Amino acid sequence: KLSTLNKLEPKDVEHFATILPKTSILSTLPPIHGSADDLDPFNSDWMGKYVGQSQCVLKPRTTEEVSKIMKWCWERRIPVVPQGGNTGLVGGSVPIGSEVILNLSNMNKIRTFDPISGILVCDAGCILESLSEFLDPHKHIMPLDLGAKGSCQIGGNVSTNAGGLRLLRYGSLHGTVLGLEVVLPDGRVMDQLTTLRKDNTGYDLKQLFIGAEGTLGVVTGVSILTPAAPMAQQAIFLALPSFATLPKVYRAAKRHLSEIISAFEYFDRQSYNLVSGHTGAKALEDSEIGDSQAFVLIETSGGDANHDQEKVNNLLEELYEPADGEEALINSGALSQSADQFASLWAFREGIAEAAGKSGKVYKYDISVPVSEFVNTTNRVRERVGHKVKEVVGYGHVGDGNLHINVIAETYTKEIEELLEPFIYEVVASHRGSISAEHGIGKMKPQHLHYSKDAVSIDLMKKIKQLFDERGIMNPGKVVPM
Ligand code: FAD
Ligand code: 2HG
Ligand code: ZN
Repeated sequence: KLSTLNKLEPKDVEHFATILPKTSILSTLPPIHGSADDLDPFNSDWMGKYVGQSQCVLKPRTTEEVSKIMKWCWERRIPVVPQGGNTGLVGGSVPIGSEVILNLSNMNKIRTFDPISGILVCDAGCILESLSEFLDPHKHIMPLDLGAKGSCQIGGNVSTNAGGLRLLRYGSLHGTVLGLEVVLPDGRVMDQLTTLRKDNTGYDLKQLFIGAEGTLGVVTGVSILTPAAPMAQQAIFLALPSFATLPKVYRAAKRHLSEIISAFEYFDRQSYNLVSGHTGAKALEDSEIGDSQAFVLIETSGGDANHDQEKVNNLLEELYEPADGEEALINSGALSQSADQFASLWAFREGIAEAAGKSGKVYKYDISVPVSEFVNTTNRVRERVGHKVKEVVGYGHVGDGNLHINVIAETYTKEIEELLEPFIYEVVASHRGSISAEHGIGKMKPQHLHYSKDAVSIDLMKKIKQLFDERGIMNPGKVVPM
């Protein structure tokens, strides 16, 4: 398929220079003559696992500029990779060859915010954390949060249908995104940037772009429903003797905390040691942790601190002394007593991916399996590759049934990859799980898609891709199997 596409030539870069100021173009081709080193950060992904050879990065500032670029690339059959913050974990945001990189970072304006409805409309290149900062004085929050918040962009979040740490409470972007503006592969602008909660006027086309990973068009504008900021929040960190008690802790937390529970995160002992070794931080004193094998971070978000505190106390009481007279479900626990403590408990959980990256080259598996299988699945991977790698850690979003397994190796090798794949995907399929709970398919998994999608679904996906992009210029080689 790639062979039907054209390679970039100086005349293309010359044309781009009529659309954008030269300061918005990085290229090794004339008339720009930049150095390849300048393009390196755009060609390599966050993990250093996928590296492309693009000779040109374009940073448009407006939807019109994106449209003109796409029109030209469509006519010339030049492949394009849309790129947000480049924090994706499946190789979707970097070229497989020498595609043009269309980087959205210069499209970073808030368009409108309505404090009554809480609906925010903004450019796709706005960084997630900047949006949270914008909303702060209005006493609203973004409905999603993730460890990459300081770099990832809302357009990238939409395009990967990012899940993250608040999904348990606010649901997925398929519910909170109300409208999108998208530049199609041929340069036409699809304006569905509505701010309506209800709109049953035929097929909901925007949903196709949520999670399309840049294979159907370039998201340039996003309309999103933002919740009111909670008046009171608390983080509760728990050390469990083993994973076996976790399902009971989760059920008790849902019962006692009911409407105020907003996150329930799990990580294993290996993850705890990794972060602690990397940052020096301790979520609890060593003596309190003992030989605990599983850890939980629960967040509450409510409207009344006293009322919420009472619920948390009742929960802790039951966890230490279960009503049925069983042994305690937890070894120890800590409650955040200040905004700083709240932030540092979260930083501990959010720091796992970074600590893994600092420790070696990481194979990442992001799967949906029943919560009861989290530890078995992680252990099966340990048994399979443990002797070949530095560490295998398991953690994830319990409320979403989403387990992350990070296999940390000295270096990426074919041997390790072949031990892991399709092994892990076969385990996932045996549970009718998902081979990608929240990170997407990207370049990493198109050939494994069949473990989670039947042949009819894959056939329809190919037809949808063909309908939007019959020339195959949008992020080729990603998501849809060839
Ligand atoms: P990029 O990485 O630049 O792109 C991702 C994909 O979207 C690519 O296929 C790209 O082509 C496409 N794309 C980007 N922008 C656009 C656009 N405007 N239009 C069309 N296509 C576009 N993910 C989760 O789901 N939950 C988490 O908790 C989570 N935590 C993370 C923590 C860390 C430390 C890191 C590094 C990553 C994490 N991720 C998580 C993965 C990643 O951050 C998210 O997938 C994020 O949403 C990607 O946004 P981005 O702007 O960096 O997109
Ligand atoms: C998280 O939940 C992210 O921390 C990253 O989704 C997971 O790096 C990973 O595997
Ligand atoms: Zn995650």
